Amino acid sequence: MKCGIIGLPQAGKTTLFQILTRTTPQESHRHGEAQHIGTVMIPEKRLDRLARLFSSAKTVYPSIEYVDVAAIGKDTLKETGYLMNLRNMDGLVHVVRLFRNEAVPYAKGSLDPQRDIASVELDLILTDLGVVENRREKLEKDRKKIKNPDLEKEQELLQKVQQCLEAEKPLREADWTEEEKKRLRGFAFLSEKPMLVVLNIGEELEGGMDEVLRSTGLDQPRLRTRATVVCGKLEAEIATLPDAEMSEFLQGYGLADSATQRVIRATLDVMDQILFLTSGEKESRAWLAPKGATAAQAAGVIHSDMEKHFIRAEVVPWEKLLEAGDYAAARQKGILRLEGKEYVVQDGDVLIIRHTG
Ligand SMILES: Nc1nc2c(ncn2[C@@H]2O[C@H](COP(=O)(O)OP(=O)(O)OP(=O)(O)O)[C@@H](O)[C@H]2O)c(=O)[nH]1
Ligand SMILES: [Mg+2]
Repeated sequence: MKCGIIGLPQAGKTTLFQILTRTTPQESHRHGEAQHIGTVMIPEKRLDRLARLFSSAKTVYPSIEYVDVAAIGKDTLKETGYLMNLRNMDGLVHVVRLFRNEAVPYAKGSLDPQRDIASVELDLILTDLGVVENRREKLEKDRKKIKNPDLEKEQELLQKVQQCLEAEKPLREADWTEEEKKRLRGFAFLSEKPMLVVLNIGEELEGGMDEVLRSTGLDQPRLRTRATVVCGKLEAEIATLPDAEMSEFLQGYGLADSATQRVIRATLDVMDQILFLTSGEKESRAWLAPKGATAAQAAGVIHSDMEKHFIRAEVVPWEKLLEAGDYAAARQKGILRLEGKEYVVQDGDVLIIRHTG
């Protein structure tokens, strides 16, 4: 899973990248690349508990890739390389500046998060609109030459897409049928990607996070959009501390969890991902799967052969397994259930996949 960190110049994108990857500015700039790519392990306390229960030889955490791309702007969005890069992302993380500091120039001259959010959204929308217009022009010519129901369907869809964009609504906030979604995927529209808005409030947290979200209008639920708050500079300073020192520091500031935990949780949520677990003596491991994935599809996440030769799954919620003490006890108590391939896997399920071959 790949997420692009976008935002206006000097919003705190690289700062967020440093927080997530727990690197210093020197480290993340070391390679002098135009973009920084960082793999962030998803901390999983449930997995740690299971690994301890089974004395697993190995614990494997899933990860998310965050990419710190260059600041967004009219010019950057015209560069093919930059665009291609963004199109390849599964989701976008939009860093918005809420911190005051006259020494750091404001991209648009003043502090106005709502204007900044709207401006980046509009850039994404206009980029998508350009794609639609080009495609529709070409499609018109093709439709004159050949009659093909496929072309008609595409024409219909693109008309809908254009209407949505012209109303300045990002595509992610519209309702699409499964078939439409499939067709849309081919275009890799930017405004269709799930969006996590990260409000960078600087050192001071006045009125709590809910107040910050309210002040930017992000407290209202929006389709495939989430928002969270980070104290960019502060949390970047403590990002390289050992865990224990970091939690002590956070507590001192009245923060319940680290920016990394908040951002990762929100990323998984907006990307509609759940975690399921496999655990034993050899290895305890957490896996990412799309919400609504069936047991057979979850098996496919582990190995494609397992999905092909799937027979059934034994399923137990992680805390029930912990309570029972081991699989045999869980089986005896009847809490380790047998499920078929259509079973919808729940977040925190521990699975044993039975398969042939
Ligand atoms: N006071 C304060 N300064 C911050 C905060 N977050 C970032 N900064 C500072 O703002 C400047 C820009 O931060 P970056 O993280 O480099 O911003 P960016 O979005 O990556 O900037 P570009 O890549 O140049 O577009 C740096 O000098 C940071 O130290 C914050 O929360 N509070
Ligand atoms: Mg930067």
